[in-house]
Amino acid sequence: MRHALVRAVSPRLADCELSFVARRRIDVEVATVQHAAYVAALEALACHVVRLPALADYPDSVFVEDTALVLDELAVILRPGAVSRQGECDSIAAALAPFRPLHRIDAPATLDGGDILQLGRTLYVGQGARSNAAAVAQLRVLLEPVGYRIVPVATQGCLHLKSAVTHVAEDAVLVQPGWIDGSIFSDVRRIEVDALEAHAANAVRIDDTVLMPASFPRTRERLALAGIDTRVVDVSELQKAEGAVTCCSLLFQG
Ligand code: CIR
Repeated sequence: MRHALVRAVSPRLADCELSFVARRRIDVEVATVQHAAYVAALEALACHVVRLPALADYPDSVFVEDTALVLDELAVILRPGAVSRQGECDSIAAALAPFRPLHRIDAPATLDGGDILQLGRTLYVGQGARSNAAAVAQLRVLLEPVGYRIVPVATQGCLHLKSAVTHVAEDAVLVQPGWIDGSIFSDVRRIEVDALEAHAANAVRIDDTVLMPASFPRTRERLALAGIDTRVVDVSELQKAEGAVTCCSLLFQG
């Protein structure tokens, strides 16, 4: 069974961290309705949803992806690069403890889950706004003995590696070439986002279906032409908080 760990939207979402997008008014009620539709979409794709209550004092806590890396063998509780988010992790650790042995990333390392892209036994780790080289070193110590390869990837102009590239089919990634060197992914098909849809590279793959924001129809068309089945959710209010679709869940087999 595939689990999807999600957390309700904080009533303080409007106080979120923002790094590469301008602050606009966020309607928390609309965000909550959109989040519910996102969770329903995961359920429709056969995910078993594990729901955590909102953390009122943590505006960004709906973005659970940044707090943990869950692999088949173990989970790593991360240390988000934004200090305001580091307190989100303890309750995620408690929620994951029944499912996996837990390890932790420690200071001085910082690592957001949005910076980790898994392709099989390779973990690409973004090095940019939030995640540093010490995190790469700690991941290597934890995960190379379990058989994972850790590959650092420089990002520029975006919050996370998965703002710039996600896995959309067994043999394909969706890439924003302005923010990473896409040639790193030379073993798979590279589908580029439409030039008018800068933020479209963040999509969630669940088996043979890709869930993506409704706001990127041109990139969706590119995926369709590549033979990839998509579904859309409207996450416009979460996008104003610099979130997208991968960040709102932790997906793992149970
Ligand atoms: C932040 O800056 O941390 C949040 N406002 C957005 C985090 C989005 N996370 C993600 O895409 N993995």
